[in-house]
Amino acid sequence: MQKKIIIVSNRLPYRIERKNGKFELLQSSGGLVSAIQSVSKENHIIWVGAADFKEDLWEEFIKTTPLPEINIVPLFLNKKIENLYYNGFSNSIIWPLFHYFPSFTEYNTDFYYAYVEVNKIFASAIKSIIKKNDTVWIHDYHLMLLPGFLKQAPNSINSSFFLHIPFPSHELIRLIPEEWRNNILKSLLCCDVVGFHTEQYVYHFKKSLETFLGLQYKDDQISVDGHTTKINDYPISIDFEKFYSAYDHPQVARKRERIRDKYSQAKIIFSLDRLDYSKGVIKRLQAFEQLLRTNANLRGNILLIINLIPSREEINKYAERKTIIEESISRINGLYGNFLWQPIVYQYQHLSFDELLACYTACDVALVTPLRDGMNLVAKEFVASRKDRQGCLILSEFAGAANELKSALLVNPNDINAMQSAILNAIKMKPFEQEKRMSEMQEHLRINDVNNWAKKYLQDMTNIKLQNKNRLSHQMTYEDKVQIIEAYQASFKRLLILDYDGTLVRFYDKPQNAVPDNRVKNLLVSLTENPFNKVVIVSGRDSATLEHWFGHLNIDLAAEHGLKYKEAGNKNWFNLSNKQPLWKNKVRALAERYSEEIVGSFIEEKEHAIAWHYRTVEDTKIEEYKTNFSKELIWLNKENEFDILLGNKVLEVKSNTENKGTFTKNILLQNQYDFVLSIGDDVTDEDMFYVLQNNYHFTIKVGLVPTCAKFNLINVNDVLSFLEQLNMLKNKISE
Ligand code: GDG
Repeated sequence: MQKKIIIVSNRLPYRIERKNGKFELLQSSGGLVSAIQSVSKENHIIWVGAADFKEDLWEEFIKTTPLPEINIVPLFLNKKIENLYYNGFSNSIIWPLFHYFPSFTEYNTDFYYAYVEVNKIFASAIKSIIKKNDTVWIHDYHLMLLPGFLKQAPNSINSSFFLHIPFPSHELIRLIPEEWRNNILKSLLCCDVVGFHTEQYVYHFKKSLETFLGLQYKDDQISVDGHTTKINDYPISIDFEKFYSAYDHPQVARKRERIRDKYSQAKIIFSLDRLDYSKGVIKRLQAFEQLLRTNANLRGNILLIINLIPSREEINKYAERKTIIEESISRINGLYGNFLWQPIVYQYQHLSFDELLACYTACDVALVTPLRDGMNLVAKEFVASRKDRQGCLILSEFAGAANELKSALLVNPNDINAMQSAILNAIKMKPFEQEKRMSEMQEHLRINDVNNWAKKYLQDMTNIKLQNKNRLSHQMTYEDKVQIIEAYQASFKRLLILDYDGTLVRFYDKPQNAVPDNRVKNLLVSLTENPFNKVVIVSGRDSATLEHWFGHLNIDLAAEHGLKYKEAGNKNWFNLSNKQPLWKNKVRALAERYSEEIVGSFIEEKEHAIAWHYRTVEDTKIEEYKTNFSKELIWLNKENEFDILLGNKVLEVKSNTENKGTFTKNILLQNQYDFVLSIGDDVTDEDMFYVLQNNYHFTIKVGLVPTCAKFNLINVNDVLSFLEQLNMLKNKISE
């Protein structure tokens, strides 16, 4: 069955035109459109976005015209709100800040409210069309609050998000007012997958999560309240074959020859950008001017074609830029040009695909030097279109594409001398060297094309969606109990791994009061009397306490989340971690500060861990204190020496060499068990559940919360009753 994917972007990539009384829906070209087209054969696509056409035109259109292959849902936004959301929050705060232009931002509260409102409008539009099992894929910085609104009840929806622009250093994210910033970050964590173009953007995003939300990630995943988000880089690409084969299109070839004939004496440098301050056009002009000034021999023999595309003209910064660029071009042409030759050919217009390809393939050099750019598809398109393997790409090291197109001449676009040298190198480069570099880059792009990009992203979305779905709570039913009971009765070698606090005993204000009562003791004794059973208590507690309470029983004990272990009947405890925790002094000092300042909180120190308990703290700001403490710990943990566990009213720091998962793996290696039951209530128990995935493994989470355990029981009493029920059973063989 075809999967339904709802693509969401600020604008729909369609416009309606009326020709000879008939309507036509015309699709704009662009990276995202090609990507979506590439997956539209196997998936049913619906595209949601703001319309570029009027509502009455749309009404008329749908009455008279068959719907296009890709279904579209246009949103008609109120012009005033749309202006505050688009020109305001999106393009006067997020765009400049994310492209490292903090001084161009304008932190206006009305912008933020409009952004919230429009993101909510998108959310309700999606909620009104979505069906079970549909996938929602949101695109770009205009819609960063949307995942959070989709996740809200009723009809909570998981989505995924891709950012097309850079994600900057957390020091820039810090500049956004705290409430806005945190709402954006928290919203993105409602996604199954958050994707960026490069590893650096991923790094910056994770750093922001650490710094502002006090959250720690494991590799490329982060789990919050039982929901996992994958954070990864997916460098967007182009339809390689489309650009490569266009070289031979007769119209392209004709136009290419025309350009070459016209400027036959000159080396042609081509550049194409949307008119935007992030594109570095002024610096580029300065470098070109310096080249002409210092190399008189090039005058008359070199030409820069600059094509700019109109953009965001309503925003002052853009209009100003246009004036500066045009004045600069006139000045350079006036200074160095003559009747026969102008050094710069300037166009302020949209080129047809054939014209664009003619420029890409006629030029000697493509000059792509943005000051910052998420990816930059122009660079990739230029390379792909050079079927002749000639031409040279000069590329800014601050474009995402620089991570992949390593055979380009990479430059710092702020360094005018370096850009001048790169242009000189490029125009002098020998054909065989051009061919070598082009071939290397084409090889990369041929494999890493836009189809692969979309496929990889969608694959990850499906996997994480499944992982999250499996994590929902599943309260144990009568049938589930029967299934476990039958498996128990049919088995001969059983392993029962039980957490202690919150699983076998309820929580107490003071941890030392959670002494096992007679019911628990009798149950454990009785379970171990059955020769088919091996019982292990695996707890975050220290070894002395476990020894004191259970040392005399015939059960194995694992303390400090599996860092220390003692087998039943054995006197000695084994340290499973050889490492002496060097981090303890600095963590202790910090924990002491918090326990002194926050009345009711206290420290518990173990051999490999320090726990800060706050279960009796009444201060309403406790969540804020916990986040601050966690942030400070992350800061201390630069060398990745320890794990920070946000447990049940406890924040625990422990050595990261072992956890309950690694402990469980080890104990499974010791014997061939045919029945394993594991029960726990805490986040630390999830590691154990994760390891136990076979059909004879039964994992139970205490509490109705999302988990990767197979079942949930409501409370300690349910656990004890269930274990008592198992214990009463006779083994089938002994009957
Ligand atoms: C974002 C990010 C990221 C441009 N002028 C003409 C024309 N174009 C086409 C190019 C290319 C696209 O527009 C521009 O590519 P960018 O990479 O600059 O993309 P944007 O859509 O502006 O921006 C950017 C991208 O998203 C993808 O994630 O790379 O970093 O800012 O495809 O060919 N096409 C035609 N005539 C033109 O005059 N036919």
